[in-house]
Amino acid sequence: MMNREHPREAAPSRRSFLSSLAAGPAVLTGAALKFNVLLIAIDDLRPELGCYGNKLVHSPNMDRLASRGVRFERAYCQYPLCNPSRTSLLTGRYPTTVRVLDNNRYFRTEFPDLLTLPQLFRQNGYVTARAGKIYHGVIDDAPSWDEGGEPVLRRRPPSPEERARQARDSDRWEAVEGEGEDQPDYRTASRAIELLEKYKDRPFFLGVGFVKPHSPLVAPRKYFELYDAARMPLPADFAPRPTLPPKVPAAALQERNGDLFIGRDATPEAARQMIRAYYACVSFMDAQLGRVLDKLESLGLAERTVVVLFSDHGYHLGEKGKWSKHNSLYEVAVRVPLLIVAPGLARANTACPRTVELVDLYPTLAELCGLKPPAGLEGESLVPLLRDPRAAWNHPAYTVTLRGRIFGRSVRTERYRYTEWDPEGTQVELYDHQDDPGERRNLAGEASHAAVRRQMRELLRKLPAAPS
Ligand SMILES: [Ca+2]
Repeated sequence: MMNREHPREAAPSRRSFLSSLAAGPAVLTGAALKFNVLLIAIDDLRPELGCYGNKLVHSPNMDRLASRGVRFERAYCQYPLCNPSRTSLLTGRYPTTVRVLDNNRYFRTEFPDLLTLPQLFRQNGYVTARAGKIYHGVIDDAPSWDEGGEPVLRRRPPSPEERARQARDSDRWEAVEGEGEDQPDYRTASRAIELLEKYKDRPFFLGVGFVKPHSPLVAPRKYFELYDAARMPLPADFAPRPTLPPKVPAAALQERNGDLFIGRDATPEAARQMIRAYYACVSFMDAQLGRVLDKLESLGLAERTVVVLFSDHGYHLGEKGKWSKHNSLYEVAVRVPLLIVAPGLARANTACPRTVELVDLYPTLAELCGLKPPAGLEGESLVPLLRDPRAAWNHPAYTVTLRGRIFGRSVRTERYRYTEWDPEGTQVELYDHQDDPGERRNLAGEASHAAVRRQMRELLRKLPAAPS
């Protein structure tokens, strides 16, 4: 396997962030020097941005961030859904360990004493604050924050009539007038700017969570006008409805269209409109991020603030006929953008090809800021990769999903993706990303790949077991 080419370093260098700075030109003085953290969470964003090589998408502010730090080319979520993914990141445990596998469960119900990532900073003298969506929806975690964000809108669930109307509704996107001042992401950026001004003189951990491009795809018209629907590319395996590739277990794909085309077929024309709306939302969200980054710079905080930007999972934009992320373990649903700016440490404008996980962010941020992490974290600090993005690395990326009684588990190395849909390992997918980045040829049944399949199955067994 590819990762064999990069055996783990015998004695990885673990100099602290501050000691590495001491020799560099970016030395900051002061006995109480601490680096701030700006953690930017994005909702349902695929890594299709200018800085990730997508020439169509207008994302100048995420590109600006990428130019200051390390862009991870193979970063993966641990679950393709908001709450399990975010809970895993914020607790530093796999979803199977923290036993959060849906959008309803709150981790403290079962593990009341877990120390979350923001809570670790709070215990170490940082002020911790949140704007927008960091945890999921109505689930927030009071012990994590000194100060919450704007009030979370507690929407009631849709009635059966509303659900029926949504299913018929062809308008899962909308272009609104103006700058979008009444949209959640605009308000989140405004709130983040307030919090930066308020806490600029203290060490802070600020979480800023944007909710676009999560559906419904609403953005100001000027962002739609950046894109021509007719020029939006459809994926090579586009289909009007979820369509299993050949020789793939049925569990790999839900039968019903969801989210952007709920229960109905997507025509190529409607699909192009929807992709345009998704990109418009990316650009709108990017503009809001820009307001926050401008404030960080104008306050003189950029050189002493670690910035991490990630999305909680990916998204299908028509690949395999699917328009959501639910229960998908395909690359498009689980690969995420991940940018890390660590002034004085992370190399500017570099790409890291190693397989990394969102669960790695907890130990990474703890090490960058010189905090002792709690026992039990399951990720790996990415600091060695910030110093040298091509450093040796021997950690694959895991993602799981639970639908009813079907528990899917997937492991990704730099070359292969391997997924099992049953404990016996008979319903299996294996893809070689070297020549099949779209995951269209399942090699699990090929005699030529029997050895790779066995090796990948061994790697998958290292993932903590499924919840009983
Ligand atoms: Ca999400």
